[in-house]
Amino acid sequence: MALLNILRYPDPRLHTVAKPVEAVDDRIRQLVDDMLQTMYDAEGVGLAATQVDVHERVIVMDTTEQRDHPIVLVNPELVEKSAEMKVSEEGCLSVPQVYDKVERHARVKVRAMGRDGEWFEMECEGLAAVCVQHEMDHLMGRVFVEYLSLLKRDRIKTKMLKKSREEQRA
Ligand code: GNR
Ligand code: NI
Repeated sequence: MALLNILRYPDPRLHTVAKPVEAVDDRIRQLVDDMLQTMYDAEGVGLAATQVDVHERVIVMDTTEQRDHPIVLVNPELVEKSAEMKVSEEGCLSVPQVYDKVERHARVKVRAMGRDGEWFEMECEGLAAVCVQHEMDHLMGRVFVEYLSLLKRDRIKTKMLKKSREEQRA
């Protein structure tokens, strides 16, 4: 297992559209294991392969308090979305220390392959529903700040660039 580097907004690579995984083989299982380790280390509830500069449709998540229920989604598709929408506060490991409100479907049903390559379906609500939609956006090259106003996004970009310059100097 290995800790992977998480790309930071506004890195243009975060806007790459991920390709479907052709087969859940040893390479994908290694990626999944490294992503899980990276997500737990960063204390995130989810991580998309896009964030670690791998542009294939792979997501890991764990929305449990105990951090003991890893979920792997390979080639995920939303098969149902509730008409009901819900606004909640989101954050992102690629946009550290920025939190803002985003409107998403309140409930979704996702179909994906697990680490074993078997297809399964999962109904999500609450944080899990938010997380699945947030991660599937990453696979499409979309970061949650793109739902915010241009003004907010520009401020976030400036703040992130300033922060990475400061980190480089340190
Ligand atoms: O750790 C994370 N927390 C979070 C909180 C509210 C809504 C979405 C998220 S996902 C985020 C991890 C991450 O950046 N995944 O892409
Ligand atoms: Ni994110």
